[in-house]
Amino acid sequence: MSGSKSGLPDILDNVRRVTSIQPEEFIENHLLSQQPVIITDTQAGAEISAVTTQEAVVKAFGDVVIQVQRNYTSPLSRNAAEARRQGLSQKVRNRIEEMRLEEYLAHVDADPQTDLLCVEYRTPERIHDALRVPDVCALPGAAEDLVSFTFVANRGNYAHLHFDGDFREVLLYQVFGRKRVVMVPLAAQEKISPSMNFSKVLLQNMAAEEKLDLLRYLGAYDCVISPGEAVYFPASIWHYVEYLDTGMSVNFRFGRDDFARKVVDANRVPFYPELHQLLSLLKEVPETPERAGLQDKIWTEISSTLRQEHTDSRARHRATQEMYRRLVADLLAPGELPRQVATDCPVAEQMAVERHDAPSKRWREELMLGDPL
Ligand SMILES: O=C(O)CCC(=O)C(=O)O
Ligand SMILES: [Fe+2]
Repeated sequence: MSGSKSGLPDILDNVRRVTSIQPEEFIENHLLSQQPVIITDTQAGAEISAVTTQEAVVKAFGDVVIQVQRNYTSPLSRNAAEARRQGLSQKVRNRIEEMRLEEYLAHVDADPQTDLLCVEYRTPERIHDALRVPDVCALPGAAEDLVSFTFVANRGNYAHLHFDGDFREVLLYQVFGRKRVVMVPLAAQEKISPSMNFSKVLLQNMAAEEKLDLLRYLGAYDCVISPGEAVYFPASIWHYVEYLDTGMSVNFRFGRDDFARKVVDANRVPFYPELHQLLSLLKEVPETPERAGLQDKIWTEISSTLRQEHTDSRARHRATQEMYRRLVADLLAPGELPRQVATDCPVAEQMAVERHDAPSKRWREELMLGDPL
């Protein structure tokens, strides 16, 4: 059975909700233990706290320009199996257009099924000025600035199950409309068949009950956020989002510490699941000399492998992937080496090679990544 009396889908509803939270408690109970939380009052007193409907957004920000593109995971839809076999990495080739926010929302009203959406767009100044950066977003060890992105899409649209390559902690604030947010811990990533930072599991095509069963099996977090609420995504956690209404969100991507920044940015292509698993396991090691020793070992290995010459991007990809697998297995999760995606997932390899070879590095600037080694 799908749908409950409130018109919302049945969900696991297993994310803690708090009105506000002190940074120390947030770090202790959520950040270090990588537990999501919903904070309902991060914008008290800020202009945006009164802008919680489509009408109010059009009035306040209607003439702000946003960039829209087709949902770049559309090739994964039921009707596009052929495109899907050609690979997942549509983002690199997507055509991007500019539109005023009010124009986009009028387009959605005229064509409710549109595939166009605004995703990971640097938050325009006018909107940023209406926001208050929540206290929890300023981490004591941050070695860089916070970044903010804006997302706008129509009811029925979605964000395919993925993780973000920058290893930043994220707080996603819901401006208007409701969103279902699902998160899958990195510990379960072998079960969702990663293809670099995209899962090959199509949650968006599943029936409600089937989806719930899978989420239980994965130990996923599953919640709905409403206007005015913000949800914390631990760095690199896998996430999937459903637009239950047409809506808009703004995220705050915290500055990383020196080590995470150095390691992620060193990669020409930072979307290796095992790289993120490594950093997330490391987060759980207390700040001791043992951790400093681990970090030195990791950096020595990474900087030497990433500096090596390779005959082509495929060889570079394989060597990089192999190195991250070994580091996870040797240093942090002794035991079985994860499956070789290179041999069972040509799509992952294709995605990585395409990223390596893409002449445009604009995506690095958009993600605010520094220069690779
Ligand atoms: O809300 C969305 O559409 C996706 C959010 C997301 O992927 C992110 O904040 O990284
Ligand atoms: Fe994301």
